[in-house]
Amino acid sequence: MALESIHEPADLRTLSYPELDELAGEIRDFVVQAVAETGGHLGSNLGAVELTLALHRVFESPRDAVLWDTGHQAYIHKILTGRQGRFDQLRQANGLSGYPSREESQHDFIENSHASTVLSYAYGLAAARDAGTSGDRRHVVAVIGDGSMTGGMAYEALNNLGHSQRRVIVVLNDNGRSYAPTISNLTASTMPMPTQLPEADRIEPHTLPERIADRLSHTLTNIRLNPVYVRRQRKIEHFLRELPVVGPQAEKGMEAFKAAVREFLQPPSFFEALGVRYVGPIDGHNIEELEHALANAIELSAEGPICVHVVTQKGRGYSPAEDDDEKHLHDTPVFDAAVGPPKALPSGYTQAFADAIVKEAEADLRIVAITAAMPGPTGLIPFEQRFPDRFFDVGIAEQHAVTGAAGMAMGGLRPVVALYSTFLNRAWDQVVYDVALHRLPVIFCLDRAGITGDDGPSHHGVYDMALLAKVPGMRVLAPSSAQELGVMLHDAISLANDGPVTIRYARGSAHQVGEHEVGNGLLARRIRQGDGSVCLLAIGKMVAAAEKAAEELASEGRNVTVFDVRCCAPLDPAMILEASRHQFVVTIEDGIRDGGIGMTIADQVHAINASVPVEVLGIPTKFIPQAKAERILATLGLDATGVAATIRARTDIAR
Ligand SMILES: Cc1ncc(C[n+]2csc(CCOP(=O)(O)OP(=O)(O)O)c2C)c(N)n1
Repeated sequence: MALESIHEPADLRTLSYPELDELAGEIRDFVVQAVAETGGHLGSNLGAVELTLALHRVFESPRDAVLWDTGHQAYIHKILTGRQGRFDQLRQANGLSGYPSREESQHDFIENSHASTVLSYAYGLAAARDAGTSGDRRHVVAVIGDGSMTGGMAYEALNNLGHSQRRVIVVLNDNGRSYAPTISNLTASTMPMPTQLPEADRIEPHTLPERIADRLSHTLTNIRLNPVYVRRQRKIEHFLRELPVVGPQAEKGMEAFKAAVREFLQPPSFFEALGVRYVGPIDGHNIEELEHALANAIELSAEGPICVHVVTQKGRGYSPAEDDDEKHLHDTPVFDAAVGPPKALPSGYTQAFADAIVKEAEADLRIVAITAAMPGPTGLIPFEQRFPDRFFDVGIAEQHAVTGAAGMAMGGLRPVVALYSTFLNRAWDQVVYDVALHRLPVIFCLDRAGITGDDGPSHHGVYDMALLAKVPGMRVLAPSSAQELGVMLHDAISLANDGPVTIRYARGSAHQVGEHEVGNGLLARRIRQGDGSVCLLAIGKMVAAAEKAAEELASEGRNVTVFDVRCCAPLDPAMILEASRHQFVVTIEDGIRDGGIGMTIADQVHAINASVPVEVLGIPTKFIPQAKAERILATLGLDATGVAATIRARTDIAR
């Protein structure tokens, strides 16, 4: 086993190319086994094996900074930098992080796991190196996927890198995919052929070299079929023909002109126009070729930033991943390595959303759906299949998704923007000023709201409620069951006549309830009438914990009133009034406690009756490490046991 003898990157440098190929195979087996045990990111890592080996042989980490965009593809980097023995604890509480982690290793720099940031970090690290404040750092290397290249920050940084001529090596790891195929003309390696082509021409090339050779011609085909290009070309041809005397001559120059336009729209010209040199495409599974290209890039980077375009195959070497059309096993829960995971199907609230949006869209032709490169995880695939013309994947571009939705709403459509709660943070400014200020009918459906678990601090969706509830005119709804989500989406379509609406819901299973156990519109729903001592106001997923706590307390003779808050902004005044008539009020939410909904409830209750104590339960203001979501919530006292204990402690004092 060669893998066992690799403890640090230097151990790689003595290996021959055949030995490296063998090692690559061992690494793939190791990663499949590890992810099968714990769940995690698989396809992206299987595709980056040779690239990571080459990077760690050519560069000397951590003296050279090797940076990973998003960081979900850094498992091989972790294995090669001394963390192989900890993979049985991948993504577990107190175990190995699923992303680079500064606490874990001096080889790790960025741990935010939100996409498209790496070029900005690289720019900054290069500036610090050039200022002489980074010891003996030589090179700054930024690895970015073609998916992450679709995010606005990546373009901002590229522009700045090119203009400043900072010495940075960008490695574009192009596997043609985000989760789904990447929405970009900069990638064409696995892009489906344009539907306009005859059937026979639509066959995907099979081998990697074939795909590399094909990528540029695919891009050209797309450009030629692009209606804007075609229209412009016709206009120019017409204009040239009409020119007196020089017309025919000019027309002859047309071929050269067309070639120039094509060249302009290809990846090399794109990067070079910004001032970033380009080499590629390189076969990302050929270590020798990769090393050669990286070594050249080091030399060329003396003159300024350079992009090495590497084409890889997502899921390479594990057939269940290679064959997974939806996402090449981008990520997966625990599975049996011998057979691969079952097909990923939405569940819980995601499934409820998937069903509800199709149902609403059947009835209302204005409804369109927008995703920022996550059609599967947000439950939009059934919608995409049913209404392909009303489905928009805009790339990993949350800001653009939100302002794009604003434009669609302005034009008479009723857009539903489906994002993870944590990624909406990116588009805060757009939500406030592009959508809300214009009172536009945009509906935000935020999945993975609250504590999400295994992905750690950057993936918990804890800010959405507190922030969105402060946006003038925004209605914020939180369903406590699958059925309630359906009701809320239905109501949101008409509520949006007065401006934006947000529906936010948790990851994982959803409560299933009968058709009468739901509320409506902007009203709260009383679940349990107590004896006037304690009023418990719960939001979203926390309603289940509140109900269970109330049952426990009832068995001890404490009869608590329970409300499902449902609408976090505006709060239902009837609920506030009733709460203020109790001796003690408790609120519970899985969003940030400081400045959250509970504090607003306390404020409003006190405006009616200043003497009622209000206990606000929520997420503390700190970065919460990875662990199972239920365990985190229990530790924070945000489960039935915790809520019951709080109420007992407070009411015992009062007794
Ligand atoms: C701002 C943001 N939006 C969405 C995501 C979710 N996400 C994680 S990885 C990924 C796809 C990344 O594609 P690419 O960069 O090409 O890497 P690959 O997995 O294909 O190697 C997405 C959409 C994210 N991490 N950050």
